[in-house]
Amino acid sequence: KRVRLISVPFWMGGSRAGTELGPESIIQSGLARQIRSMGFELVGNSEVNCPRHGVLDPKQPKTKYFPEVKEMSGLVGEQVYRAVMADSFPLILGGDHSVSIGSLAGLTGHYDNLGVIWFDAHGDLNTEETTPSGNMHGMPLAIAMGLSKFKLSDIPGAGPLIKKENVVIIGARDLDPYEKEFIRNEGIACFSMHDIDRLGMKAVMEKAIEIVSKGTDGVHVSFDMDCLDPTEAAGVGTPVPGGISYREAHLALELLAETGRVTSMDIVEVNPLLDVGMRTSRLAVEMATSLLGKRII
Ligand code: DIR
Ligand code: MN
Ligand code: MN
Ligand code: MN
Repeated sequence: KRVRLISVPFWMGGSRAGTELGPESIIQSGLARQIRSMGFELVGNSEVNCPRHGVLDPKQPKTKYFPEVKEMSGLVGEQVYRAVMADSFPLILGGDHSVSIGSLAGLTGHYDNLGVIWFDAHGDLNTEETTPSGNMHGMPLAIAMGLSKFKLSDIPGAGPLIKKENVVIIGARDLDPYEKEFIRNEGIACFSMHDIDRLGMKAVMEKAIEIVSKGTDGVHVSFDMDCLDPTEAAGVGTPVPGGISYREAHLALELLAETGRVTSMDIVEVNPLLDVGMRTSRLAVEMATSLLGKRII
């Protein structure tokens, strides 16, 4: 099995500096060594040459750094597409969560009916109309499903939109009013912290796996580090109390690994400037290796 690391040093989707340092920090925490020691062939680390600086257009307060986000997404999409075509598992290191627009653009270029598991404290379902912040890292799922004006299909090389019945959100606890409406009206599967408390992570994952496996030809895991409890993962831009615990996160990713159906992963929103030492980066390494099948025994 082959893994390709795709580093995306991008911060403009969150309008806050620091996430561009995420990939380097995760790699410094031993990601490559650990992946190799698990028996994978690591076929290089492509760093995406994404925009590093931008100028805010005061006339576009609802889509901050839109030209930069769009350019980055196209570049990430190309790299991800190339990785899947070469039969490698793309592991995309963000960057803020807008990098997933690029991941999904590249993946849908190959997969016709992709399942998506979205670990996040947030819904990432805002549109140009509903966003309270104008930050595009709050919009990637809406863009992927075509709920917004700017759609996945506007990115060169992207394939079909992600179908809402193929999406599962896990760990939500801070949804904006219109996001709640989308989840209800569009029937998007969302296992909130309430559901995790109530059913337990094992049952939640069994349901989630069933949903993303039905009729799909690939399963992408998009892991926003802010899904985790801020006492474990402090180095994120928008921490929300009451998140997924260390053990729950490992269990969730181990159960996904056991299915053998996961084709790709993003790890996003690590902000080393806000971290306590390198704890959040080290935890990101653990999340990746758990999903790739690392076991205790
Ligand atoms: C909020 C924050 N819902 C927004 N979103 C974040 O700005 O749209 N997503 N942080 O991960
Ligand atoms: Mn997110
Ligand atoms: Mn195909
Ligand atoms: Mn989030």
